[in-house]
Order: sequence, then structure tokens, then C-alpha cells
Amino acid sequence: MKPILYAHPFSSYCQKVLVALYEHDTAFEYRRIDEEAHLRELAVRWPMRRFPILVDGGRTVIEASTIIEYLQWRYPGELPLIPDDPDAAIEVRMMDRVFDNYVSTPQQKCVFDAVRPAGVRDAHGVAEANAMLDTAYAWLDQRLAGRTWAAGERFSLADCAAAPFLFYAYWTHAIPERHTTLLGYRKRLLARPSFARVVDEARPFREFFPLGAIGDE
Ligand SMILES: N[C@@H](CCC(=O)N[C@@H](CS)C(=O)NCC(=O)O)C(=O)O
Repeated sequence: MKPILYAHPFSSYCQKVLVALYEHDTAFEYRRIDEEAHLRELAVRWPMRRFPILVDGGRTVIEASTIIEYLQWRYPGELPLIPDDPDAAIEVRMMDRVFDNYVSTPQQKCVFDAVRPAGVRDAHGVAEANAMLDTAYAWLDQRLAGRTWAAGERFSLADCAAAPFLFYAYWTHAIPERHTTLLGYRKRLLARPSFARVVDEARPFREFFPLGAIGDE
């Protein structure tokens, strides 16, 4: 039996897992949550109603990073997305957390704020989120110097996170031109076949991005 992924192609956290699945050409059943029945199934399995979730042999795995860890254990690909070497694995997991907490979280804050009714918007929170993105961009620009991928020379879990999060972060709060290392890394991610496929699958939904999609990638 193939694992089942409940996901939507335009969701950044789903894209994170899709990159991992496409990297290793892992067979899976895609239950898109824009189908009402699938959304209901998701809500039964995870009352937070956040996606993606993975269901495998009756077991429900939540949280994108954990799903990728699970896939690596149950459906390993040729090159692990989390290295066996504990020292290298720490760097990968650390960078994954950085992209989740300091790129995706503030990016989502801006997007969620934009879809709130005008009277209950949180301008102060959005300013804080943009400041966090600026700090993250500057830190990443330094940290990634001399690296091909987020944690070194091997594509990893951290790149699965970085690809969609930097993609949407750029649309939300542009990465300054002076951060050439970070912008170069974002370009490499876009050229990676697993992520290029994800971007293509999400293309039909761009009009739903509340802050407006920019760039021609
Ligand atoms: N911490 C979760 C975050 C998942 C998440 O926030 N997914 C978004 C889509 S990108 C979602 O479910 N949004 C629906 C909502 O907020 O109601 C993970 O790592 O998987």
C-alpha cells in the first residue's frame, strides 16, 4: 500500500513534503484537500486541520518535517535527506527549523493578515514579521556563503523547507538585491527538478496569493 498524502499544491508546507517525495520518486496517493471529502478525512485525522498530513498503514503522521523524517525511515531514497552522520544531521535540522520559524512563520503572518477583514488587521504584527524576514535574510546570506545547499553540498530536508518558504517569502517581502548569496541559492532551488515540478503544479493557483505573485519563475 502506498502512503497517502493529504495536501494542496499551492500550500508551502505541502510543497516542502512534495519536494522530498519527488526527490526520491516515492510512490504515493495524492488526496487533494480541495476535494470536500478529503478535507473531511483530514479533519477527522487532525483536528487542527493543518496540512499536509501523511497516512500510512493506518498511522497518521503530522508536521512536514516529521513527515519527511518518516518517509526517510519507511521509504528511503538513494541519498538521505537527513544525513546519517549526527553532526551533519544537526546542521540540517537546525537549518530546517530556521526556515520554518524565521522565514515561513513571519511570511504566513503577512499573508494571513492580508486576508483578515480591514477592521481587524494587525499592522504592528506585520511590521514585526517583516523585520524578522529582514533579519533572517541577512543571517542566511552570511550562513549560506560557500554552500551549494542550505547545510552544505548535499540537498537535504533543509532545502525541502527553504524552497517553498523562500519562494513565497520573496513574493511577500522581497529579498534585497545586496543579498546575492541568498538570491543565488533561491535560484538554485528553482532550478532543482523536484521543486521546479512543484512550482509548475502550483502555477494555476497564483491568482489566490493575496499579496500578488511577482516574478516570472
Ligand atoms: N507546522 C505545520 C504547518 C502546516 C500549515 O500551517 N499548513 C498550512 C498550509 S501551508 C495550513 O494548513 N493552513 C490552513 C489553515 O491555517 O487553516 C507543518 O509543519 O506541517
